[in-house]
Amino acid sequence: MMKFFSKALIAGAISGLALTGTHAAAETWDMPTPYPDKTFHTVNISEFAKDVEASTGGKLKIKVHSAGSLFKHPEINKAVRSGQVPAGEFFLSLLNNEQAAFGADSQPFLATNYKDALNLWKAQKPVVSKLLDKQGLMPLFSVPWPPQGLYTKKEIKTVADLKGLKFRAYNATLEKFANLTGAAPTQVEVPDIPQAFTTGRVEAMITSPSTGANSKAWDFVSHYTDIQAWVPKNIVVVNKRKFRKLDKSVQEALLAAAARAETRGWKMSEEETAAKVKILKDNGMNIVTPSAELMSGLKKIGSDMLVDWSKAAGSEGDAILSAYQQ
Ligand code: PCA
Repeated sequence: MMKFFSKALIAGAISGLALTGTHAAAETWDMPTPYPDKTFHTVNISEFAKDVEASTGGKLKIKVHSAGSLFKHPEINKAVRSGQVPAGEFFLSLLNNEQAAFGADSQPFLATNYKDALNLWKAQKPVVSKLLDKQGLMPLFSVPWPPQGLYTKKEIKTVADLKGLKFRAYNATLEKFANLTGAAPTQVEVPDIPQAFTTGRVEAMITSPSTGANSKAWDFVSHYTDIQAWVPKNIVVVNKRKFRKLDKSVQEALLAAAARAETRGWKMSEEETAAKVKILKDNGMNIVTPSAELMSGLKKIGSDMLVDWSKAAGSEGDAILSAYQQ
């Protein structure tokens, strides 16, 4: 009897080891992302996936599911939290509704260029990491979009010109901003932008030159006003339990590839800005420098929103703003 048990135990232990061995030898992670393949964020993530495969000697492969094909954008955070997928990308400030601290980078006119955006990320990262930790998540890297500009069918000289426009929004903060200008916002994900314009569901938007050019904005609007309103970020996160299950060497390689992806992504984003404004221009759009009156009207709305945001973000908001303002 004793003999039988020990044999069975040993056999079990061996097959267990063999299974773990096979598992660790080649694991494939499904990774949902919200934006289409051509988007520089997605290009960067594909590079990251290749880098991870190469630097782990094939022990970890990441299969990217772009454009909301595996999970719709608003579901991605929850899918990684629950462990349905080990990793995913989403627009960081979508989580503003859960904790306002997540939304710092989408506050109008708080950080409007890459230098300020990087300082804001440095100020925001410890807070964001702590909040994600509570969700069982860990940030891998975060990359900004180019500064956000205004797309319309006519010239916009003052805030009053936005009144009543059906406005495409991508998060609650932009929805609030649009409402405060007198426009009428509707949420539309990037892959659905062209259809939303052609069917008349929306007639104006604020987004980057990247998203404008990739959506062929010249097919449905004529003016790009370079208001440089904020520099929002995407974030790539990993489920902590799944991360801990990886071999130490694989964990280290993954983090190193993530650090390279962050550096590469910020550079790609900066290069993208002028390149995509040029594409808008080459396709016949009017590239407009905003009037002082428009800017002061928009900035007034931004500073009112920042007061509300600080209240909502409480001590975490204070921590971010004081670190940022140093
Ligand atoms: N593009 C994304 C987010 C910000 C941006 O520039 C979008 O329009 O939804």
